[in-house]
Amino acid sequence: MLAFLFCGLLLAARVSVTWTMPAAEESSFDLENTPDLAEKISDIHAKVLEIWSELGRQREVNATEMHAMCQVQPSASLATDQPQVTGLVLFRQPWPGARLEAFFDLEGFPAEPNISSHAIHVHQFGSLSQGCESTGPHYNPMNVQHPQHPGDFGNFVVRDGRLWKFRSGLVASLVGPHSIMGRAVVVHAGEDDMGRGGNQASLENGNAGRRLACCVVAASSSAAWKYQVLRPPCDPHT
Ligand SMILES: [Cu+2]
Ligand SMILES: [Zn+2]
Repeated sequence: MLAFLFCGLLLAARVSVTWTMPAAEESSFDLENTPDLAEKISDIHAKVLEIWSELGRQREVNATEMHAMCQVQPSASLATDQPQVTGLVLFRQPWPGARLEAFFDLEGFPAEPNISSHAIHVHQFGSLSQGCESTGPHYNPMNVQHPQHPGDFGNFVVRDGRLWKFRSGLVASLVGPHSIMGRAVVVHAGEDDMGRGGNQASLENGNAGRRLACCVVAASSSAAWKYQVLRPPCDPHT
């Protein structure tokens, strides 16, 4: 039923695109110069999301929670004298449409200074072929500015080279049209300016600096999540 619904909407989008396609000789076009087309795509997008969230509400009662895991590794394109950050990011979503919860458990940051702040985001591609560089820009399905992207997790405090944090209320999703499954989590060398940096890069990526480490989000069982929940909080020696 759901598959049919999405197929229908996708078909509608394709038909809509066909009607407004420029002539063959103008085979390349961008959405900024075709506001009608952009608006139609945006409308269809909004409808798909509306239907998805309504279905999520209906399934809320009987839904089983979803889990995902991301095994963070240092970027293959990083110089060997750079910090080698490793660890886990775990996700839990109680039902489709619910806000996401996440555990971030990372180590290998420089121990000096004692406290630093690092940005973590979801980037578009789950490809690590060129290290974290091949994960592309921030995942931005709604074509909005940073920090309104679904995977803009913000800044994380690192103490003595270690990051351990639970976050809830995240807008990213493990299911649906804008699922982050198969996309990349990227850990940065610097702090996210949250779009207040006064330049274009700030509105695209928060000027968070070098990509230290990354991973691809994959579906998982609940075992790792349960283990984290039972651990004593923030003990760097366990
Ligand atoms: Cu990033
Ligand atoms: Zn962003």
